[in-house]
Amino acid sequence: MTDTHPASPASQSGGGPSPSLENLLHETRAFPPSEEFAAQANATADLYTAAREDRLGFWAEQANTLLTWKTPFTETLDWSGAPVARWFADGTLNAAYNAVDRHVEAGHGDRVAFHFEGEPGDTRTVTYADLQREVSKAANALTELGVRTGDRVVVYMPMLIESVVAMLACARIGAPHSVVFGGFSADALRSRIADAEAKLVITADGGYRKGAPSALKPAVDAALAGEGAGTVEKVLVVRRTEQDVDWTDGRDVWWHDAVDGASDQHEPVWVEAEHPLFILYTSGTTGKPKGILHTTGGYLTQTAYTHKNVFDLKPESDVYWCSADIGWVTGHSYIVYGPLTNGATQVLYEGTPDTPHKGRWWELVEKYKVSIFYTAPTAIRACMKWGDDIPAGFDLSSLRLLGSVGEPINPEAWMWYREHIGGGQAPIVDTWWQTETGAIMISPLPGVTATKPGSAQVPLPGIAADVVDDEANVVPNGSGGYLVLSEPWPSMLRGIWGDLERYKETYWSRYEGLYFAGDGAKKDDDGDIWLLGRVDDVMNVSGHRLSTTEIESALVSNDIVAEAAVVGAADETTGQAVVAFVILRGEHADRAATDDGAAEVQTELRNHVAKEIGPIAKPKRILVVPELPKTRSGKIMRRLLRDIAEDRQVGDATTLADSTVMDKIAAGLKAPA
Ligand code: 6R9
Repeated sequence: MTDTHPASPASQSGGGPSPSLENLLHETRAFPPSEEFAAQANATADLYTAAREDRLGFWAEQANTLLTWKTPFTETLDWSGAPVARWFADGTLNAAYNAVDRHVEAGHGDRVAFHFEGEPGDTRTVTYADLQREVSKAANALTELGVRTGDRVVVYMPMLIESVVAMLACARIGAPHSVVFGGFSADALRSRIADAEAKLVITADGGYRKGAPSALKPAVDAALAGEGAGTVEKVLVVRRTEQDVDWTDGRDVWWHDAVDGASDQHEPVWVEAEHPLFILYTSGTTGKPKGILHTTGGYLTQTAYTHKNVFDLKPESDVYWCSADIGWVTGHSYIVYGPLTNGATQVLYEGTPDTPHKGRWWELVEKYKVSIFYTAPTAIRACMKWGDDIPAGFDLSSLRLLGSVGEPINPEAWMWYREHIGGGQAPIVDTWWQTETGAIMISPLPGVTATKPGSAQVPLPGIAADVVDDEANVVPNGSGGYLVLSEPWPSMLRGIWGDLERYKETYWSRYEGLYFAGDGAKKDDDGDIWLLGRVDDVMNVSGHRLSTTEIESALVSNDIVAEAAVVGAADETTGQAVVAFVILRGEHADRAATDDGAAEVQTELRNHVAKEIGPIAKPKRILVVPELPKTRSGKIMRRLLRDIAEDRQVGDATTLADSTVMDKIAAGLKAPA
């Protein structure tokens, strides 16, 4: 989630083994909360009791105390249309009003909402009163550009204040946003625009990355020239890098022209609790990304509730920093909606952790006295590799709580985070959740739970999660199985945009009445949950979900490739790394016969994947092979390829249609890059 690109130092490590199940189960350390922390913590053990006694009453109370409603709701949950839930459905509210205006009305207009730090070192301080004016102006500008309640707006931006303003302006007028990560390619952008039939795209000329301006507008131009993007009427462009941009008159509008002069008075559009707030695309097991749909009231309730209790936020005194990009769900829930709804003061940083030096993050923690920091295991492992002396060079004593998200955190990284960033004191919350769940589901409660390195541990109060076997039986402590969610929760997805069947099929068909998360998990002797990674064809690279199928189809769309199989191989830094096995087309088959030729093929195909999907999807290794291992029914046995990719003895190959294939592959393999 730290937006680590494969080209960054974070991913240039060798592929060492990640923690195995055995490893994890030998982990027995536990760190009870200090008395001082527990005494001041927002969360207490009573939350569990209250939620257990009256789950729906508990959520109704959260919704009523954490949010401001225009009209109160009378029914908490309507599950009669399962698996599509309706929470607080007859209440009305506005997400931007909850995130911004009401704090100004309560007398906190002077409170800093964001300390923005650009990668080149430029800074900007934005108070809640500033944010209210900016969001109101942008909402008026969007309306002026023809955007109406219900229209979809695509946001394709770097990490800027305007990105947050754009999302909130959409929320203010009830136009669902679809944020597309700025690292995605023109084609990925095009397919998302087409799927959502977006009316407007908000973008920037570019942003700063790794010390240089990186253009965004050309990808928008290319996307809009492609098929299916004809619904877009206007493109609103923020000037950030002052790079030259191509301009389409009548379509393209500068943000400063449209927004700066607009009125800063705007009446929010009060929407029903189930009004769509946003769509966010995520990789599934097929090539087509899923547009995960979230609505307003339940989503805001759970993001605010989790942000308050899991991060122990004290809005008057804390400085909170989540290093995610707004293009991922973590940026939506824990930069925009959760923290702002709670009136938090945040750091928003545009760039990469190692620009201009590898201590940049810690420098920012020192500068802004960050007290709560939320990042991903892949970033922690990269920092570990850069050396202990780097964080040691900064004053990190302001940090009082640390969070982790995106993938399982191995105990070594957890311990390093605790010692070298948290000063051996700060509780660590390892938070399990998904784009689909909208907000944190499984996590220790700081001040309550004794934390264990590597375990997300317990479902939050109000959440029902468990581990089941193939037949849906709850497994006993000490056993493993699949993670499921057994009761609807407020911030759950309301479906896949335009494809209700796929929603049912993907999450609700594996087990009757249970949400299937797609993660393997294990319960230890105390009943605490340890997440073990995906059980489907979804890889997790640096906390980003990538689909094997999507990368395979990108590879075979290149003329020289006949067939491709992609696996996620354990990687010391990025958790998993993309390894591709390709069969070249006849006339190109010889090209990989020499070392130089193989290197050239690799470069060509890696760049091709970057162009088709985005740099984050670039395979780390591409192995040219004569054949792929397939079952009799034609399914590629990725398990065997993973054995090769992880340099292991190849496992049981008896179900292969041709049992000699693995020998042929091994014999013909070119040395890995
Ligand atoms: C928030 C986010 C979701 C997948 C999820 C799981 C993995 C996330 C985790 C974790 C172990 C954690 N995951 N947090 N695994 N421990 N604390 O990352 O959403 O991008 O949709 O990914 O990430 O595999 O299923 P998303």
